[in-house]
Amino acid sequence: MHRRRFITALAAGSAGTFMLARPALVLAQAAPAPAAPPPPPVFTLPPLGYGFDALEPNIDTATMRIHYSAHHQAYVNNANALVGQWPELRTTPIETMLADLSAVPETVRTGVRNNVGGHWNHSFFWELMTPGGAQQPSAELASAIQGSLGSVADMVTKVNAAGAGRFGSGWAWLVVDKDKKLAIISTANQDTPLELGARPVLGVDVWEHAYYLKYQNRRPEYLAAWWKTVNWDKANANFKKAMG
Ligand code: MN3
Repeated sequence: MHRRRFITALAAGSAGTFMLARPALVLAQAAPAPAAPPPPPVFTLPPLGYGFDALEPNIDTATMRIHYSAHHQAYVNNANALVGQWPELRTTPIETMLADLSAVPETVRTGVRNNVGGHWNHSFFWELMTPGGAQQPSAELASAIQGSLGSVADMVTKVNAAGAGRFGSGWAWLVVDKDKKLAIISTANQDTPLELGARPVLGVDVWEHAYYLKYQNRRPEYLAAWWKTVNWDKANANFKKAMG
């Protein structure tokens, strides 16, 4: 009884109040603007260009899938999350900011170093591997290697030593240094050669996530297998660009 009386009273109240007030309210309001689409993300995962299984047996399918879809994606997501704190991430060319991290505000510098660096390093790395492609350096690159590092085989041995000798996580690189000379270096974590004024020709990821599922603690074995995936066409192009 009480409930029914209450509902009746509510209905009458609604009719009395809302039926009159509402049309005026609706007319007074502009049609709601459609929600602006969110701006596109600043950083996106680049296409891999080959299947996760394409580098078998040297780099296994599960490692490729997780490395690309989880690890690299996380660097991309974390880098995008920094844009709110430092909007210049939208407009500063990625290589410019990585080459001079001192110009990045201190509040986001470590985040940029690790995540924008990780994004750049991995984008470089995926392109440097291929199931096919030229199997040797170009004559120009081979000649430059022989000029400063010994034979091509010596260069491979030295890159492997730099990778095996990197304590913890990081990368081993063949670079064109700031004096336009070929050199072999290693960087920690997701630090890039750009910070040293160098341009990479070749680079290999020696984080455990790059090899542990297949090779466990055997980093040198991973490094030896990795060379069988190298896209020398890309390395040759990297060298040409770095010297140009
Ligand atoms: Mn990695």
